[in-house]
Amino acid sequence: MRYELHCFGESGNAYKAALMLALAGADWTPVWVDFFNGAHRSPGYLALNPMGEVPLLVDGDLTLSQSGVILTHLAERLGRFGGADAAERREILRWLLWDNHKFTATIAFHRFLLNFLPEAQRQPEVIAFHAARQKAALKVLERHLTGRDWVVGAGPTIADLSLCGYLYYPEPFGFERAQWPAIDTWLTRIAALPGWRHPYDLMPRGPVPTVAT
Ligand SMILES: N[C@@H](CCC(=O)N[C@@H](CS)C(=O)NCC(=O)O)C(=O)O
Repeated sequence: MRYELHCFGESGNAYKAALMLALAGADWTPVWVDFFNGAHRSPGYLALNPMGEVPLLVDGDLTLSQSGVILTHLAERLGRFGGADAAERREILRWLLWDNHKFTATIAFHRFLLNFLPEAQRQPEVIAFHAARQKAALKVLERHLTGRDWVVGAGPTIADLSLCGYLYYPEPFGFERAQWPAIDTWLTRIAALPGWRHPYDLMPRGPVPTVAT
C-alpha cells in the first residue's frame, strides 16, 4: 500500500483525508485508531504524532498530521483538487484555516458533546455555546456558497473536502441540511463526484462507549 491513514470512522477530520484518497483513486489503507479507548494518547501513537490527534498519514518516510497539511500534501502528490493557480491556492489556504479554526472546530466539538460524551458530563450551557457558534459558522458558509458551485474556483478543491468533513454524519448535532439550501446542494454536488463514499463506508469503526439514543 502506498498511503496509510490512521483514522476512525467517527472522525470527520480523518474523513477529509480519506475522501481525498478515495476521490483521487489513490492506493491507501486505513489503520484504525481506537480513539474512544484513548489510543491516540498511547506512547506508541504519540511517538508518531506528539499532538495526539487523528488523522495521521504515512507516505513512505513521511508521517504527517493536521488534515489541512495532509490534504495539501496529497493535492501536490496526486495532482488533484489543489487549485488552478497561485491565487486559488491562497484562497484554499484561507478556507482551510477558517475551517480548522471556526467551522470544523465548532461542529466537531458540538457533535462530540451531544453524541459521544457520557450523558452525566454534558453541560447544557456548554452545548448551547457551541450550538450558537455552529450556527454562525454555517451562516458564513451558506452565504459564500450562495450562487457558487464550489468553495474556491470553478471546480472541487481540498477546501470543499475539508469543509464537508462533518456534514454527512447521521448523528444529530443541530445541522439540518434542508435549513441550509446552498450547503445542501453543495453536499449533493460533492457526493456526486466519482469515487465519493460516506465516512462510515470509508473508514473502520469500533465499539463506541457512549452513543446518545
Ligand atoms: N486540526 C486537526 C484536528 C484534529 C482533531 O482534533 N482530531 C480529533 C479526532 S476527530 C482528535 O484527535 N482529538 C484528540 C484530542 O483533541 O485530544 C486536524 O484537522 O487534523
